Amino acid sequence: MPLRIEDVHATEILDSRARPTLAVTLRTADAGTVRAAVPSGASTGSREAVELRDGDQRRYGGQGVRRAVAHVNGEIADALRGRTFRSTADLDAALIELDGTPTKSRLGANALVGVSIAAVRADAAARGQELWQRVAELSGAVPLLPVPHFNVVNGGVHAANNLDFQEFMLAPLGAAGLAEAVRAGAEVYARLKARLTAAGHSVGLGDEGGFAPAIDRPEEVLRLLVEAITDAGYSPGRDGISIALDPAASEFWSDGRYHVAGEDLTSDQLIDRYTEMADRFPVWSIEDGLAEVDWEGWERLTARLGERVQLVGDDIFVTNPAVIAEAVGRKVGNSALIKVNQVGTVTETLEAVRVCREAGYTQMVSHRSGETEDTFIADLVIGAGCGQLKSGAPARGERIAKYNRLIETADAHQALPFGLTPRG
Ligand code: 2PG
Ligand code: MG
Repeated sequence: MPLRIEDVHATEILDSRARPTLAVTLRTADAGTVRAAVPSGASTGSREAVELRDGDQRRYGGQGVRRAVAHVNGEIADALRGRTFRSTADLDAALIELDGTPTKSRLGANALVGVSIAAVRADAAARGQELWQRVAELSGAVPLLPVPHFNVVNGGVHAANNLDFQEFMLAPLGAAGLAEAVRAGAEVYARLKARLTAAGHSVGLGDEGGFAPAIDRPEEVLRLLVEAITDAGYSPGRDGISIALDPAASEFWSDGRYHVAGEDLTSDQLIDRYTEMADRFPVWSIEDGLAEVDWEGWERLTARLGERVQLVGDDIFVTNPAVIAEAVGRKVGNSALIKVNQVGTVTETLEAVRVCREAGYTQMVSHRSGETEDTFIADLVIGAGCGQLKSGAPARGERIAKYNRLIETADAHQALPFGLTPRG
């Protein structure tokens, strides 16, 4: 079924951090008007597709997106209006060609990704399908409800505390189903709040809805998480609730050293530290354990821990199919984080997923620290069959919207399998 575009329009709206982002509405002949809103990161990889910001200090401290909005309402609308595309892939190809740069820096990846997401939504609506069903067809994957990864303690550039590691996530790998997994996350979140309060810590929240206590040692947070898991009546580990980390190490790497909790560590010392953490705590996954520039360190990290820990590339892979292919060749990591706005179109995102699938790399779909109420990633993760979603804490509307979309889909489609793989 072709995509007959009638009009496209963008508006500058706010994200969850009160920074401007884009909402895009797309009108097609067969689906009426659909909408998409664009997420935005804070700890970004240097090779990400370019998010266009105005830089005009008189508005939003230079963070405005009026130029990206103008590109949608001008050049992009002119190029799409009245045109018929055979597929959303063709539409994405037209956007890429129109931009004409390798990093989407001319029109802005934030402009392109809003249009791209809206197009898939229109395509699904025109066919009378759920969004995830259309994504499944586009990706050739078996649809799967993912294991949610709840970021319950925030540090790094997502919080004002002195914790260098950015994310500490609960991964209910042992849950019987999606709703039970969400319940586990919410129950442990509540117990963690009680523990933090009892210990005299602040329970203020970071950007992704996790607590942001004044703790600097990652091991101290891991200990608290294990206690909270136990308090809530779950077993720490693969049969119950495991822990996933996103240290976001590019952010605390400088001058060839990793600066963690007052120590200056070499790559190998930090790898030793991760090994100890994996020995002492139920850490099943580590994302961006080393910096995006430290490929040699990543090779050693993968050789050391790759058999027992999921090693996810985020800043280092930037959802870029070519970079992931290079990583596969060099045995760097064994998993990729998947963020649509890192690469700029849905088609390229699904290509990144395909490269992972063929190489045996797992995939975790991800929100950004700056989010909106748009729930596209929930449908993306189901349809692309990735098996893992991180969308922050089980708190704050923009995070919860994605988890609720999963819950409602699970309820409406009881035959959908749940887990890291279709076999659970
Ligand atoms: C990450 C993301 C999302 P940001 O590092 O994985 O949690 O953060 O959106 O700030 O890049
Ligand atoms: Mg990350």
